[in-house]
Amino acid sequence: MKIALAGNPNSGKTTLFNDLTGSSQYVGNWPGVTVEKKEGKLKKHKDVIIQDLPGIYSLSPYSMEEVVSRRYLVNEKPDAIINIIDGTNIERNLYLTTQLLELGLPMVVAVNMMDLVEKNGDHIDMNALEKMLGCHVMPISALKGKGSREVAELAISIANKKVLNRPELYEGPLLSTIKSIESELSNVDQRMKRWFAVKVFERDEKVINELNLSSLLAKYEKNIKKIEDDEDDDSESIITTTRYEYISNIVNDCVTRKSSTQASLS
Ligand code: BGO
Repeated sequence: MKIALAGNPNSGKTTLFNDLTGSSQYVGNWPGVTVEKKEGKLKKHKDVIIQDLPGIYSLSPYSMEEVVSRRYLVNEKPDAIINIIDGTNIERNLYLTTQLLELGLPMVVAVNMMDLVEKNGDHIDMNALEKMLGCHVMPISALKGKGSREVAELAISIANKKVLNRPELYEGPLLSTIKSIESELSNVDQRMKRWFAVKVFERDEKVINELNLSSLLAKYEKNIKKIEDDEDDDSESIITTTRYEYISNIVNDCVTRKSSTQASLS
């Protein structure tokens, strides 16, 4: 079984990876690029490989780290993903999460740095977060070794299972265009149709060339252009803005900051 570990730089990914795999690590390079590739066996589970992905902020095509990560996720289809996020910097970290969710693979979000979140007097409603993300969520403190084991066990238990109901981020003409593109995608993993459809909408050249989707893009070019004109923005930025709007709702509903409580009381 393969479990991929994905997260932003500085989210604590290395700390968690070391905690989960101990000394059983293999370090090399991703094929054809000088990006470090690390994998290791989960302690006490010889048959479970933890595949560390490079620290990334997004699954866009603009850096080798991002391209390596998305190629691995799309082509190798790990049995589950552990997405580690920094609980003290949830807005920024959830941007990657919204993209990973669209891959449709079983996923658990490990909310790390909980010792710092608590020290700051902040609170994250894990149940609400789980509902809004439509995936499993677990608080951890990788540095203290708290919750690491449980996250790995949870990832094993959801591996290859049907995913929870994922949230709908899009609406209106944007949603209907994405859904139409989805319905015309053949030869892609059923679970990943949303991810591919969004990439076509974004005119992601790498994905379009690799999957020979240029005629599909051409067919929807008029719809995409119309949405861009209406929103007065390019298609990629429209998707980014939609993600951040959704993240802002999540933060409003799930995160209580001591400092903001004080501010609102004063
Ligand atoms: C330094 N809690 C706390 N408090 N810190 C954590 C936790 C946690 O749960 N998890 C990780 N960290 P990486 P990426 C450091 O290195 O695993 C800390 O990039 C320092 N170093 O210890 O490297 C972790 O792999 C000097 O902190 O992240 C590390 O994702 C002073 O978060 C940092 C202070 O973790 C990043 C911290 C010389």
